[in-house]
Amino acid sequence: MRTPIIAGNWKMNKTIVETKAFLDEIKDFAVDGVEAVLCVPYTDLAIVKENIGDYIKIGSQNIHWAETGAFTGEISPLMLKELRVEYAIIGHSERREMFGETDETVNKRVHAAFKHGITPIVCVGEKLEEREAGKTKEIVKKQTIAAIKDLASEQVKQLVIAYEPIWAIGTGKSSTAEDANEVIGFIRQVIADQYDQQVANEVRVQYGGSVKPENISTYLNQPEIDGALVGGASLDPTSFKSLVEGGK
Ligand code: G2H
Repeated sequence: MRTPIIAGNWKMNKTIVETKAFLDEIKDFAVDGVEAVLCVPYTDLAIVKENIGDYIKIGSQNIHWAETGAFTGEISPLMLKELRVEYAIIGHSERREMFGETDETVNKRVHAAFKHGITPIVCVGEKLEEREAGKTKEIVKKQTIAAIKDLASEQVKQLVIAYEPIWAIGTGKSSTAEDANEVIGFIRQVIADQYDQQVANEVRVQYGGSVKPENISTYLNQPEIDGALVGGASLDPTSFKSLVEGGK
């Protein structure tokens, strides 16, 4: 059985002071049988490490493939490890669309994360025009195959994939749970074709895109959906706690 995983993606939100206030509200919070992750800005990682218990895992929103070097503005896996980071979002559509992330750089980051014991949360998803042109499966297949290129089966089993249709991100429009379930089942089939069914059965695949406390259970009730990657609704502590409870 796959353990549900609810991850908050704070994107470029919250100063250290705001983060401390959030953490004060979630002290001692834990839900049995659900894994919870907070993917916060780099500047908040240290304060989260100092002020969070063992239950909630810490995530970054990116990771570079090199350990050190002339990569202005990037973050090294070694730096993240010191901050007790266990997850890294890789290939979010905002990075693909605005910061030149490609399928090739996603794959390099995925390999670097595994090398350093950090679990990748790889984002895949189609644009509105691609969906309207009937290309959803073609796009997510290409992105998935590229992201997992040259990984060992044992690594693929640990992977988390977030299916985030780009037209549903921060727009208030969400994919129907049935549609998301179908695409996520397809992603699992792609992995089964590349590796085998047993490997595919272990990969956790989240849905992301305008998930809220009010709609999370409709997604989590679907057989293929193992959790959610949540932006806007993860910024408020009460809402974050409801989202994690919705993972049950
Ligand atoms: C999609 C999601 C989190 P939101 O980007 O990755 O954000 O929940 O605000 O649509």
